[in-house]
Amino acid sequence: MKKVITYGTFDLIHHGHINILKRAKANGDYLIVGLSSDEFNEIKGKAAYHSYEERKLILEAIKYVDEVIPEHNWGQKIQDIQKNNVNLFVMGSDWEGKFDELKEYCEVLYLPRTEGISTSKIKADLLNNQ
Ligand code: C2G
Repeated sequence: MKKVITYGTFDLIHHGHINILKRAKANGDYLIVGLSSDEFNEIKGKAAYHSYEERKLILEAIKYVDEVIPEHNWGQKIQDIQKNNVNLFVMGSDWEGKFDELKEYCEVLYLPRTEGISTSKIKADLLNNQ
């Protein structure tokens, strides 16, 4: 079984998130999502609308996702990869090259981001259309 892992905040789930999850899963048999905790989002400078528990519930309802684990910090990826016997690490192309050190532990694949959508764009558009 080829195990894939990806990480993110996945707030206000949109088609860009679905596209990366769909393509990540298409590259293996089992997809684990490292979901940023509320505390880690603060470190990342992201204010998620939905709490970790709400974002986890939503992700677990997506057919491409097999398992959700918490992402507490930048440095846990190697341990997650080894502990879960992960074969492939996938991220969107906005992270191109940022996680190449993981190539020592598994395949690393950056997939093109979905243009024209982001959680911050959704928030801005809603504000502007009020
Ligand atoms: N993404 C995408 N297309 C978009 C928006 C997001 O492909 N239009 C991808 C991102 O590239 C990322 C994933 O969806 O791979 C999750 O994006 P975010 O929730 O914004 O996560 P991020 O803040 O990038 O956190 O340790 C890694 C970090 O936790 C990544």
